[in-house]
Amino acid sequence: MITADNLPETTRDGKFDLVAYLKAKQQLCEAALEKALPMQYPETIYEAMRYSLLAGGKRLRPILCLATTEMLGGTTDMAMPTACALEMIHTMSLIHDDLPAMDNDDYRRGKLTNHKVYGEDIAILAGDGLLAYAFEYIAAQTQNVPPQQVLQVIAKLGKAVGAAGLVGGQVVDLESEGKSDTSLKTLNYIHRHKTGALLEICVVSGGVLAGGTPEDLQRLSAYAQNIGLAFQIIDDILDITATQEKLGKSIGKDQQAQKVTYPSLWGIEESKKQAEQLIAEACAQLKPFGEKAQPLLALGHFIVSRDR
Ligand code: GRG
Repeated sequence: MITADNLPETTRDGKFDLVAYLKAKQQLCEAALEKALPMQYPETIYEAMRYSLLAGGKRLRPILCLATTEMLGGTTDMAMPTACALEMIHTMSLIHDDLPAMDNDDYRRGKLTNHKVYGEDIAILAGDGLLAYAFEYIAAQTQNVPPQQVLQVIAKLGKAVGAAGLVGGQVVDLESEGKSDTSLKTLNYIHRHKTGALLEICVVSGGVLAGGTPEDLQRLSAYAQNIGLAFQIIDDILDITATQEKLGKSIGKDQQAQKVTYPSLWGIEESKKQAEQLIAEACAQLKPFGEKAQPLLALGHFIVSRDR
């Protein structure tokens, strides 16, 4: 079993090996998530929460948090409770997003969606349970980090998921459905909030836990905002070009819901160019961190080259 102390070599021929890095970090996250949420009474709700939380996924959000803490000299152990909490919140947002009242999806991460298995009532509660537990988990489980920094992570995370972040982005997204005149400004608002805000707090929380300076945090925010938007542009492209098997969820949903997307505004090629440009800008922010930034640089490039 891979643990924080026996991570496999992530450099080969002096070059950073992202595939090995992702595999190692994914395994660490899977084990930590499994441990974070054991089965207990009332089993129905814990089973539903575990069903979606342990259904795989790229685990990009916790990995961004761990990579950032480590870049600034912190340890995996310091960041793991927050990393797990970020994945809990991401998962709850997917459960609620898939509900009939929102995107009404049947598949997620290659499995039936939570409400398809447990019903809408339990799916809503599974999302609520994960959201509340995420905050409890950071507060109760974080060790070897000054309390003031833990408090800062909790406050920033609350802002990122609420009406000033994910919730706000989702509301504007719902209001824009079927409106073919949605502007680029509105589209950017939706995605900076619905997708970008969580990716930003993943990186920034990693920085806060490691005791980053205000300048570090500013650079990390800028990096994360750029990768966040690039991530969404690629997500829009994959909704057109990928297969359901590869993505593990229904495709062509944006067109079905008559949503304006980046490829619908710019076309696929230009959208790819814009995403690459955003990643270049993101990576430029990491220059002062030198060699230590390799994982975050590689994760940026992974975001634009991914096929799922
Ligand atoms: C957060 C309180 C609270 C409520 C949720 C439903 C909602 C409000 C917001 C929607 C957020 C959402 C689903 C944004 C889309 C983000 C996105 C592109 C998800 C896909 O992420 P991947 O590709 O998925 O990283 P995996 O499965 O790999 O983790």
